[in-house]
Amino acid sequence: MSRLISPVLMLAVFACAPAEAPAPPAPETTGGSAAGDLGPPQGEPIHAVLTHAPEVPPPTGRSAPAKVIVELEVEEKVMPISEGVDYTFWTFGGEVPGSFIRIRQGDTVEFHLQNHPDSKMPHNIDLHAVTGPGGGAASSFTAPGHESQFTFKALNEGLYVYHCATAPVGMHIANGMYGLILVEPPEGLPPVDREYYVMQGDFYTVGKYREKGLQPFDMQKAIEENATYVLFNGSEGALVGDNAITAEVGETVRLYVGNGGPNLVSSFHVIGEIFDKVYYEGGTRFQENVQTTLIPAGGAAMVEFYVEAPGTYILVDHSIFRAFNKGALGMMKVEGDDALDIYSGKEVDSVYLADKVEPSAPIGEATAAAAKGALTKAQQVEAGGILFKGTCSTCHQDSGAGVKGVFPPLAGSDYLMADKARAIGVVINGLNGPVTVNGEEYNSVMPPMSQLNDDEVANILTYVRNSWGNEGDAVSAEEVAKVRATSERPAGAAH
Ligand code: HEC
Ligand SMILES: [Cu+2]
Repeated sequence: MSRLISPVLMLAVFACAPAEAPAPPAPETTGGSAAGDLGPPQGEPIHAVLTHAPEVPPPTGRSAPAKVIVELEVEEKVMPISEGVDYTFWTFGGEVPGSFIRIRQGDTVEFHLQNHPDSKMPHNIDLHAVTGPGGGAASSFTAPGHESQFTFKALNEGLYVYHCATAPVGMHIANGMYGLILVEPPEGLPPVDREYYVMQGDFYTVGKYREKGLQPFDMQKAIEENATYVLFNGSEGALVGDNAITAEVGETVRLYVGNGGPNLVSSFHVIGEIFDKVYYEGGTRFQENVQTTLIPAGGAAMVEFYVEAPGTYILVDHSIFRAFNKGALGMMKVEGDDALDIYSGKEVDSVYLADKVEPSAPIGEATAAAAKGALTKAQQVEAGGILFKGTCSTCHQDSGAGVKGVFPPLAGSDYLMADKARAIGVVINGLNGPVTVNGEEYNSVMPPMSQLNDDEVANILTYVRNSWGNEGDAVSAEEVAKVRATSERPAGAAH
């Protein structure tokens, strides 16, 4: 019940509106680009406040159109895309997604696009908020070390994507060249307690998911729309652990969610929340009580919800392999008093989220050490333990004891310890049919863990062979590679 009352109370307290005042009815039509506050700019020119995700600039707070100056610099830079994995991003403003721009309908925007002298490529910008051929692209083509300027009037309110449109366009977008521009309606958006900026994008690397090192862009995978990563805010860790967005019980949260693509449509969902409102496609109308909203490539939506219960809420693309196997997972941490009438239960299940919950330093350390040829068994055990939790423990259990008659034990397993190469083969190729472990017969199916790379398999098996009383030597990535090259892959398993 409090859920229904408190927004009204908040209005009463903060906006001094009488508690019984009904919300103003939505207009039949806003008039699109033909209506609104479209007079000449007033007052001194204003420099737009730009923010990096997940921050959003404050409301413009203006009641008249102004001349707004936006300065945005393109920078090509190497940044982490995942733990131990680097990528050469092309950015608007130094980060992916590009800086958030916030203006008001009717504003005249003087846009300055700079291309950093260290850039190797020319770039430009196409803002979907612009009315005019190319959305600014033709007027903003900018060579490294140069600046372009063009001016546009923001005729339509809404939440719009901007992106680079320099050939090959797909490649510029795939490298992270997109962001959001919000054109507020003349009266502003209804006030909320928290606003955040989240933008999805798909990425294509030569190496497979989480294969370490600097990974180049893979044009063929991009053409085939075979994404290696699907990410919120440009990297796997951008919205997890200490980087999670936050809120407090009793607050209303608005997310500005964009999708840069280049290829994939997002089925945006927050696990544990229902969107009270979705301004679908970034437009003026809202739908209410929505579970999952579709965000097209090159499109956006505003979603709003009131938070009732504390805990961790998970942002995902509900095309769910993207969330658990390509990185499309973020978090919102809500603090406040328990609301046991609304939800009584345990916190997020750490087994099911596993290594997604916190960026795991030991995995990165093991990778760095391996690259230098200085990987120790202790580092492998530590990294392998984290990976085991996320990959194997659902079946074999955290304790390695398995489940009697269903999942064989790894703790004290004679089958595991007798033959190292065979154990590697079980992990990468799976196992089915009768197998005897410690005198007990199992006849079930273990699917191939083909999502794991050689380093990961080596670390997991080093952990397994040295835990719960097991004692064995380390397993190296080379040994895994050898088994992979010489064993027959089951049908359907990746290489
Ligand atoms: C979906 C459940 C499941 C997952 C996940 C799983 N296994 Fe298994 N595993 C099984 C089953 C079932 C068997 C027995 C297959 C059979 O009966 O032929 C098995 C057998 C094994 C064996 C040989 C038998 C033994 O107990 O020594 C090893 C070794 C093993 N798994 C290791 C792993 C490792 C390491 C991982 C994580 C990378 C893993 N498994 C993930 C279900 C699973
Ligand atoms: Cu570009």
